[in-house]
Amino acid sequence: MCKEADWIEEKHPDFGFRFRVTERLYSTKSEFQSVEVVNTASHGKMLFNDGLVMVSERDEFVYHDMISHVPLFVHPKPKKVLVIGGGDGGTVREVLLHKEVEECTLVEIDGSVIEACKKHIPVTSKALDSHRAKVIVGDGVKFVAETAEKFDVIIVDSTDPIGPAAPLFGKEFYENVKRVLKDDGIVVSQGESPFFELETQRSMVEIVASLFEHVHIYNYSNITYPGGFWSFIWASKTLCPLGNFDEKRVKESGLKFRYYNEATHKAAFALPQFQLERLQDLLTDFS
Ligand code: AG3
Repeated sequence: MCKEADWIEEKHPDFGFRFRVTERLYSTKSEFQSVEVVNTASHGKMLFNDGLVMVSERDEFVYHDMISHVPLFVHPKPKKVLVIGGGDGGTVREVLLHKEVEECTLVEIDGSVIEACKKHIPVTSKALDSHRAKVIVGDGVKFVAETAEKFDVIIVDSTDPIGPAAPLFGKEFYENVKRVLKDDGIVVSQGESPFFELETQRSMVEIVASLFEHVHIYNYSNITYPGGFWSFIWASKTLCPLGNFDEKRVKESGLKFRYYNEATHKAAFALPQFQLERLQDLLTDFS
């Protein structure tokens, strides 16, 4: 008799996305959420928070490239970067590839996410051991409300707007993000799915449009988040993601990526019509 296969599924009310598990590596219920790491037949090791896919070894490079390099190649001198969430370390890894970055502070609310990834997903978490990474286990909402530091780039690498991440989608949080961002700073945030969460996108864009002069949304494709097509929100007081993108900096950096390049940077801002129609009135013209 062959053993029945073990599957893990990201479940939504009317659909799901499942992966065949070859090994269950870590499972805990923290103060905030359930945290699981499994090995899968198709996607390598995967991290799930509250049953939602956060990271897969197979495609994490796409998300981490696009959340990091788009703002870091536009900001003229990103020295101090703040990452909120992202305890897996993938965003910090990409941020630290930029030599100008002197310090990358990570504020992750759930220490067990860091622990799970340090034990089982070194491909993302090893960056957290860098001397340029400052890891804080704490609430990002509280951090931006209280810190006296100022940052060049802030990256909100959150889960979905449920559970511990919900306040990261609110106005008060962005008022504080604006306060701790330098004048030529950029904030980029995990922006959910245009297919399934267009109203969440509209509410996020509405909030940032009430606070920042330059507001944009950009997309990329992955193979693990529901629908595969996913967005990031861009906000800045002074910087346009295309107008201020000096693309020769990418070659000059000597860095090579698996998803990001000059063309994917620019193309990401070309929105499909259904998304444009719902958000256009709130978005800034490219300048
Ligand atoms: N951040 C999670 C993005 C949202 C995923 N949503 C979902 N699977 N329903 C991932 C953190 C990577 N550093």
